[in-house]
Amino acid sequence: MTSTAPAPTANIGVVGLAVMGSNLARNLASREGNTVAVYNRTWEKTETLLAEHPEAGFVPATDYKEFAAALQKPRTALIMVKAGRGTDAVIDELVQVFEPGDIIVDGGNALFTDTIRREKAVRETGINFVGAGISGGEEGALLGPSIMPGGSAEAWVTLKPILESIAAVAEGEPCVTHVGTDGAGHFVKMIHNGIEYADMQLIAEAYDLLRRVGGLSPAEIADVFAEWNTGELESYLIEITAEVLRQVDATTGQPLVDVILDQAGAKGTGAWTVQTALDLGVPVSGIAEAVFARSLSSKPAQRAAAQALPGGAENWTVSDRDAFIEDVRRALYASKIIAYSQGFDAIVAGAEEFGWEIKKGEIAKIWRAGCIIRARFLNRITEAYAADPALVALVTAPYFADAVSGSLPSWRRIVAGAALAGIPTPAFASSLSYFDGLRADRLPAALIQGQRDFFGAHTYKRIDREGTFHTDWSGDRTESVAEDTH
Ligand code: NBP
Repeated sequence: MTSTAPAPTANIGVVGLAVMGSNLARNLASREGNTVAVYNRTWEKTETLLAEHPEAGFVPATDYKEFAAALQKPRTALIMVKAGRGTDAVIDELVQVFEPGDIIVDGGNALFTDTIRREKAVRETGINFVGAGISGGEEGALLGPSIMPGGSAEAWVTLKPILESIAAVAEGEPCVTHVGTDGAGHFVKMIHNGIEYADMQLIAEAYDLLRRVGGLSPAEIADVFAEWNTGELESYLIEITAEVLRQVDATTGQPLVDVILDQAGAKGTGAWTVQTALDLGVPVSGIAEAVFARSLSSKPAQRAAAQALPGGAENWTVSDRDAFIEDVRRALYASKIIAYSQGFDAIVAGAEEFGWEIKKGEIAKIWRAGCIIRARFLNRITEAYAADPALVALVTAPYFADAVSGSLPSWRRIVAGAALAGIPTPAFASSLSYFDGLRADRLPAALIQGQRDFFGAHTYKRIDREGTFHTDWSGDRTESVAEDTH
C-alpha cells in the first residue's frame, strides 16, 4: 500500500469490515455499476477482504482522508461497526473529511433515539445522516437483506438505486423503502427484532408442548415444522427450526438441541422494543414475555433454587396426537398474529410520537424477504392496511380476525392444558389474555380507577356523565372535580 490517496472512483464506501460490513461490501460490489471503497480501523481486516475477494475490485483506504478521496461526490458511506461509541467515533471522523451534501448511512443496530440525536448533529454540518436498519444476518448482508432506511427525503433520492440494488427481492419488489425521517428506520428495525423475539419464543413453546405433552422426538417435531412450513405458518423461522431440530450432535450422537445449554442470550433490541413500548404506553405483551422468558432462562441460580418447589401439576394425556399437533399449530398462529399486531401498534404509536409518516403496508412488504421474520402472511398485513389505512388494530382486520377466531378453541385448550400440566407458555398465554382483554366489553380497570381515587384522589370518569369525579370514600359522596385537579 502506498499512502497516496486513490482517485475518486468509488460511488459508495463501507466503513467497518467485520462480518456484516464485508458481506455488504461484497454485495454492493457484485451489482453492476458499483465501485466500493472500503475502510476498517484495523488494517488486517481490509487486507483479508482484499485477498479473499479480488473479484470485487474494492478500492481500499488506510485512513479516513484516503477513504473520502476515493469517493465520487456526493460521497456516500455506509457505516457497519459495533453500535454505540464505535458509531459515534466513525461519524466524528467522517464529518471531518466529508462535505455538505455527502451522505453518511449507519447500517448498524443503533438505538433509534441515538439516530435522532446523530441525525440532528450531522445535519448541522450540511451532511446527510441516514440511520438504516438492516436485517438478515450475514447471509442476508451478502445475498440481499431487508433494509429500513430513515433520514431525509433528499438523501433517499441518492440512496434509493444503491440500496434497491442490494436488497432482497420479494415477488419482484426490492425489500427496501424510505421508512420515514431521522430515526424511523432504526425504530422499525427495533420493532422487527421485537417481533422476532416473540416469534422465536412462540415457536419454542410449541416445540416444548409437542415434546413434553405430545411425546414427539426432535426429529419428529422437525417433520411437523417442515409440514407447517408449507401452510399459513410458512416463514424463515419455522424453516430453520426444523433444521435445528434435525441436527445431531457429532460428539454424543444426541439431538443437538438436547446438548445445548438452555439459557437464551440477547443483544438488547428486544429489551429496547419493550422499554420503548412502555414509554409509548403500547401493550406489546407477547414481545415482553419473550424477552422475560430469555431472562428467566439465564438465571441458573434462581432456577436451581426453585427446582425442588412442587408444581401441583396434572398429567396431560393426549389421546389424539394429530388433533393435539393441530391445536398447537393454531395456538402458534393466533399468538403470532397477536405479536405482529402488537408490533404494528408500536409502530403506529412511535410514528405519532416522533412525527413520522410510516406506511404500515410498505413495512410489511419489505419484511417479506431478506429479514429474519420473513413470512408468508406478511402480504395479508399489507392487504389489511391497504383496505383500511386507519386500521386501529391489525388483529381486527377481517383476515386476521377470522384466523384468530378459527383458532380460539385450540388456543384456549393449549393455554389451559399447559397451565394445568405445569408447562410454561408465557407468550401463548399472554397473547390470549391480551386478545381477551382487547375484546372484553368491560374491564376491571374500573376497579383500579376506584382504588386510585381511594388512596390518591386520582379521580375517575363515569360511564353515564361527562366530567371528572372524586369520591369522598369515608362519606360515600361523589363530587365532580375540575379537570386540572389530577
Ligand atoms: P461488530 O458489531 O462485531 O463490530 C466490529 C466492527 O466494528 C469492526 O469493523 C471494528 O473494527 C469496528 N469498530 C469498533 Br468494535 N469500534 C470502532 C471504532 N471506535 N472505530 C471504528 N471502527 C470500530 O460487527 P458486525 O457483527 O459485522 O456488525 C456490524 C453492525 O451491524 C453492528 O452494529 C451490528 O449490530 C449490526 N448488525 C449485525 C447483524 C448480525 O447478524 N451480525 C445483523 C444486523 C445488523 P476493528 O476491526 O478495528 O475492531
